[in-house]
Amino acid sequence: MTTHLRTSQRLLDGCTLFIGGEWKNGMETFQRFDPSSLSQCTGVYAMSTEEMVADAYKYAKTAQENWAAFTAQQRSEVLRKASDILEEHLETATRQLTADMGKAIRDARGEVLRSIAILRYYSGDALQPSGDVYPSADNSTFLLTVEEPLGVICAITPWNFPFAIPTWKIAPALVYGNSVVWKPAEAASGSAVLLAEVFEAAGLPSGVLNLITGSGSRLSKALTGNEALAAITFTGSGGVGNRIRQSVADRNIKIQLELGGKNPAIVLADADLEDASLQVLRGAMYSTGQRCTATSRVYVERAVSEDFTQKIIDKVNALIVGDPYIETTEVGPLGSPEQLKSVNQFLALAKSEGVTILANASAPDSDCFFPPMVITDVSAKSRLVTDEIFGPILVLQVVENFQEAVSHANNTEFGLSSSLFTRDLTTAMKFIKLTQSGVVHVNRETAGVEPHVPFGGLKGSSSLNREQGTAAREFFTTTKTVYIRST
Ligand code: UN1
Repeated sequence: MTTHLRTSQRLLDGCTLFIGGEWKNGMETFQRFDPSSLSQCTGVYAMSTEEMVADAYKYAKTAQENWAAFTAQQRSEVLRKASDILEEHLETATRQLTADMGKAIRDARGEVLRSIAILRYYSGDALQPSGDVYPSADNSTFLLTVEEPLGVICAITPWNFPFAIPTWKIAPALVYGNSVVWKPAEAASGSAVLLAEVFEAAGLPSGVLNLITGSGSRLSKALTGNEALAAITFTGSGGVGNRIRQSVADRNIKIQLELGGKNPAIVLADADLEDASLQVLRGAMYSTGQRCTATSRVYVERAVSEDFTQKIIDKVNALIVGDPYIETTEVGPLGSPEQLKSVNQFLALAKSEGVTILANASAPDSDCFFPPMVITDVSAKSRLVTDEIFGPILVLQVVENFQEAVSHANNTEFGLSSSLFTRDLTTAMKFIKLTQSGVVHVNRETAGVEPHVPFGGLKGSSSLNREQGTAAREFFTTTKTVYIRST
């Protein structure tokens, strides 16, 4: 049986608010354009008001009490159905994702498949043991913990993973009995409408998931100040993350913030250079460098620096950059004109600092396209080395040895992901201890995360708690400790 989704019609009508189980228009609208072809309007969206956000919280609060009373099996079943419906619409979802933010179609498809896997993981996890049983000092007392939902969760999600990140926040929030008010980035709103429709079609009761399209800065007070709010999960920039932290600082609210990265890769003299250059290329350039886990600095040991540099130059120059709807395209455009402007500012800075451009892929000189590049001769103090660029610019630096590489790698306010390329196990073990990042890779690119394990950063890259895997259950539930004594 095919499930009918009305996403394309909603995006023509601007009927993109999903509040209390009903699709609604707004008084105002905004439009989005395809970053690979800016003359193409990809959707008209309702611009939510603060009152609409308040409405969403009201419905979410009432619906949550009802939803928490469902059995875990029933909640699990809704997620399983959602995964099947999303699979049925895999190609539509993939094209919507690419239309929203330009991700090359094969990566976009991979991302939707990842969302399906995430839904299935949490559908299964709903039936895993919940709470623990402990020995009591009193033999007639049965001592245990039970997990309970938190209440209404606010999920604020970015544009660079329009399906995967919302799914890994919303699916666990829902399956452990919470309701959700979801505000996606404007540039990911089309995918958000489709995903909300998938949950609706899967039988999620009205008001359990509410979708708010619109401007984050206009709605921030309404989103973070509502008294029904129990927890916020956010992925995005450090600046916005810190404002969220401050806005709820005097309230007893759980927060989970996934912020930026400036992820280093270290290539040692004993590494498999062919493989290392391929991994670094993928980590730095795929998804047009727009992943907070992207590789943005590579430190290469002097003994192999010429070889490695030549390999990465050849690979970057051979990248297929262009129309993201073509299957063989490896790198699509940047996500939006604003994103292009921001990355162009880094390029202007590179030019003004007189850095050396080692490699420069050919890319269309139009719309939001930007040529992936490798630069070197950059001062360690340059913003090109310290700031998150969020685009396909890789900074390469030659180092004398492992110690020097690690000290450069750790010299950053961020701490999300890091990679080491070596064949030496002892050095790899040392790196795992020394590197200051929440995700550590050995002989793998810095980007890419699996759905069933905890994910998050150290230092300025996160609120230090984790998402996904067992960490998701921990975040989206609270614990009651129960002493039962028989008399
Ligand atoms: C990945 O590397 O596949 O916004 C996921 C981001 C990260 C997720 C990265 N929070 O890029």
